[in-house]
Amino acid sequence: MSRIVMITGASSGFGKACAEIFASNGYDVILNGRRKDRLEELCRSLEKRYNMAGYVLPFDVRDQQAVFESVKSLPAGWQNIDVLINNAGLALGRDYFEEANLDDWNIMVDTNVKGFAYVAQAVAQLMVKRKQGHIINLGSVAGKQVYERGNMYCASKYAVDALNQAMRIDMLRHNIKVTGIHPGAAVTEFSIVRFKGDEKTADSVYNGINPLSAKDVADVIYYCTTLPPHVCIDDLILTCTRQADGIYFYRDEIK
Ligand code: NDP
Ligand code: 8X3
Repeated sequence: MSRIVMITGASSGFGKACAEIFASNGYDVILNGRRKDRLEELCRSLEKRYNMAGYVLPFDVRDQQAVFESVKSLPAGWQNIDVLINNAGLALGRDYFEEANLDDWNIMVDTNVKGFAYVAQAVAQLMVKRKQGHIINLGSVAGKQVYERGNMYCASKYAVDALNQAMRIDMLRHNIKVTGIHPGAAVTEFSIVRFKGDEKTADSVYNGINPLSAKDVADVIYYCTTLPPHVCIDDLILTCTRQADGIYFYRDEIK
């Protein structure tokens, strides 16, 4: 029987790249995000290219009821989730604390912290029944070190780091692996979303460096799932070679 991975935020970026690598390695994939059309297209494309099955499960992770009902609605076979990639998330704005938009703050906390925890709990309940599983939580270097004008986004990723550690402890007795992945700057739709469609500012994040790609991050995530049952990577930071942490970059001069 094929192994099953559920990926939140599979319509773009890291999630989509994870769908690709897990499907190419024979996993059946449950694809979540809000943009159902993208998930359906991805599902069709994966099934066509790889010998696996896909299941589209669109919902907004902020909607507590939708999260639990959607996970519960999975057909019996699909409930045997082996790996959860708890990835859906976003940054909105890059403003000084006193000037930041409160709607942006609310959306980030509702998505990156509360929605993230709802999904993890709903899926953990299935894994606990089977006494096996692997939860992979997407944090960030922003959850390891606070940077200027990062305030609530950083706080939300610090919460992910804390919840990752908390889950690792509470899941011990259920034989469930928990891994935190903390990438640095990576080219996805992340900066376009953060800067609300301002492509010039979004592009400037990656000026003069050779940033991570979504595939770089997905490859590392996949690697974490290939280790023997008794081995668990608890926490992993990855950056491009030109980035040392959340703040320090070495950039080529832009002429
Ligand atoms: P993308 O914007 O490319 O992808 C984000 C994904 O999250 C999309 O598929 C989006 O789908 C989904 N999503 C957002 N909000 C919701 C929601 N309310 N409900 C369900 N799905 C949602 O960004 P990345 O791939 O870069 O980001 C993935 C994760 O990685 C995020 O948690 C981000 O914070 C983190 N990260 C990103 C870094 C980067 O530099 N790119 C570095 C470190 C961490 P849809 O819009 O269809 O709902
Ligand atoms: C995304 C990486 O450095 O923009 O979490 O915060 S950063």
